[in-house]
Amino acid sequence: MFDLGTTIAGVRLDPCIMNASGPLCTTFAELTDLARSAAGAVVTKSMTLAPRQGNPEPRYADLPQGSINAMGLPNLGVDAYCEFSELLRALGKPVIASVAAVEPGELVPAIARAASAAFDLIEANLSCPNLPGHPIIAYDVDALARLLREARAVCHRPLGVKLPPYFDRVHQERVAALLRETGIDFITVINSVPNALVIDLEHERPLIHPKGGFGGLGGAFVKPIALANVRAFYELLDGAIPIIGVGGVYTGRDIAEFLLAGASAVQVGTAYRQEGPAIFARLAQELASVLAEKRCAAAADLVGRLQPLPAAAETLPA
Ligand code: RRO
Repeated sequence: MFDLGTTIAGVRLDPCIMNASGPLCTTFAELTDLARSAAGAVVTKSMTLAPRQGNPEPRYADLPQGSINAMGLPNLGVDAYCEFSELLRALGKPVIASVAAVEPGELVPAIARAASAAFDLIEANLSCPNLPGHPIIAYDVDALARLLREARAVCHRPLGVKLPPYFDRVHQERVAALLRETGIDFITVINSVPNALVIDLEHERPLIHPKGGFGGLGGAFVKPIALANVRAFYELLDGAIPIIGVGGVYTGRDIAEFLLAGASAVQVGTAYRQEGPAIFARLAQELASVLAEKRCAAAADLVGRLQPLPAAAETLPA
C-alpha cells in the first residue's frame, strides 16, 4: 500500500531500512538472521584483509540514551565474507559489504577483494574511531582524497563511503567536493561520535576498557548530530549522491526525520543491537503509519522536504 523502498546506485532497497555495520552482523548466523528479517538489505560488519579479534572486553555498554563501544574492528576477514556473499544473496535481498582497514594501505586491496565477490554495494568505512594509535582517516581530507581515488580505481561495484560526524561546515564542504570529484555512488552518515567517555561514578572507572574508556557514542545521544550531517551533505551535494542516514533510529518517526533531512535510506545500529532482527518489521510498520498521517504514498516523497522555519515576527513596543 505504501512504497517504503528506495534505489541506491541502481540497487533496490525495500524497505529503505537496514542494519548499520557494527552490531550483530559479524557471523554467518547473524547475517542469515538479517537476510530473513524485514530489513531492506544486509550490511556486514566492517571487514579487513585479515581476521581480527578486536579490542579487549569490556568494549560495549548500553546506556539510557544510546551506547558506547570500542570494539576495535573484530571480524572474520574479507575472504570469509566473500565466501558468504553468494549464499546471503540467495536469501533474496541486497548485501552490502562494509570494508575497513587498520593501516590505510590495506584498504584498497580489501575493497578490490570484496568487489570480486557477489556484494551489491561496497561501503568503505573510513571513519572507525576505535583503533588505538590510528586516527580517523576521514578527518584527514588529503588521506581521504588519496584513498577514495585509489578505491574508485579498483572497485567496479557501486562504491559508497561511511563518514564520521563533522562539526564544521567548511569540513563538510571540502568532503562534499571530494565526493563529487571522485565519483562516489553513495554516502553513509554518520559513524559513531568518536572518543566519548562514560564514567561509572560508583566504581570511579570508565564503562569500557579499551583506550582508557574512550569510545564511539551511538543511539539517541547522536541523532541531532546525524541529522545535521545528513542535511548538510544533502544541501552540498544537491541531491546528486544518495545518502544513507544513521544515528539514533529507534522509531518510524526517527526514520521520517532522516528522510526529511535528505536521507534516502536509514541504518539502525544501537536499537538493532538492543531489539534484534524483529526491529525491522516494527520500523517498516511505523514508517508506513507516518506516511499515512502525512498523506504520502512513498517514503521517497519525504526525502529532503525539510522546510525552513520562518523567523518570528518582531513584536514592536506598544
Ligand atoms: O569495530 C569498531 O570498534 C567500530 C567501528 Br569499525 C566503527 O566503524 N564504528 C564504531 O563505532 N566501532
